[in-house]
Amino acid sequence: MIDRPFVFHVSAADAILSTYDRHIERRLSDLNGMFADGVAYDALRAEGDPLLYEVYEIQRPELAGELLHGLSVVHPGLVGDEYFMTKGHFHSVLETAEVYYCVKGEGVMVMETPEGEWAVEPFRVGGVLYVPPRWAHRSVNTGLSEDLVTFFVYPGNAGHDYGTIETQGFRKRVIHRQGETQIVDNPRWLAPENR
Ligand code: S6P
Ligand code: ZN
Repeated sequence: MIDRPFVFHVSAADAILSTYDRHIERRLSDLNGMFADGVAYDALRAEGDPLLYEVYEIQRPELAGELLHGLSVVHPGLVGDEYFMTKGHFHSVLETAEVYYCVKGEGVMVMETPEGEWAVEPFRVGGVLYVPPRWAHRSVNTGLSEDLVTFFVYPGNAGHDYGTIETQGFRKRVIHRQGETQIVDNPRWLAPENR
């Protein structure tokens, strides 16, 4: 662990950090049950287990005064008509925010609060997205031929709560239909008062 100021570089061309401590890979099987089209999921699984996204993290102590940061790379592709995406999560400490800077590609961030308020905001190269405290977030790559690469920063004590999203998903899904990107309702989603 470096306890002096340090510098590193983000290469947009290679979608890689000049230095990192941890490399996480998430494959299709890690998102079992998260895509709407089960038949398309099974067909893709029968062919193999494609890599959906990767995270490169720089290790820091998980303390409130620290900032965890790294690079997220969501690969292009579809499961049925649904774009490749991250699992998505709330922060365990709900009152913690996150900033994303889009380095490469195009996509959207799907977000929602525990009360069911939702938002979908674009990722474009050079764009900065602020995810306020309390908003769950999922990155979606809507560019069908290019990686979506974002640099993220969030408080060291935030933690990750995947449970709600694993159970019923986000309120909105992002799909590729008739040559365009559409935001549609997720039929499995239940309003908070009905859970
Ligand atoms: C962490 C931050 C990102 C995600 C990454 C993968 O708070 O939001 O580093 O971890 O984009 O997404 P997920 O939902 O699998 O953690
Ligand atoms: Zn997060």
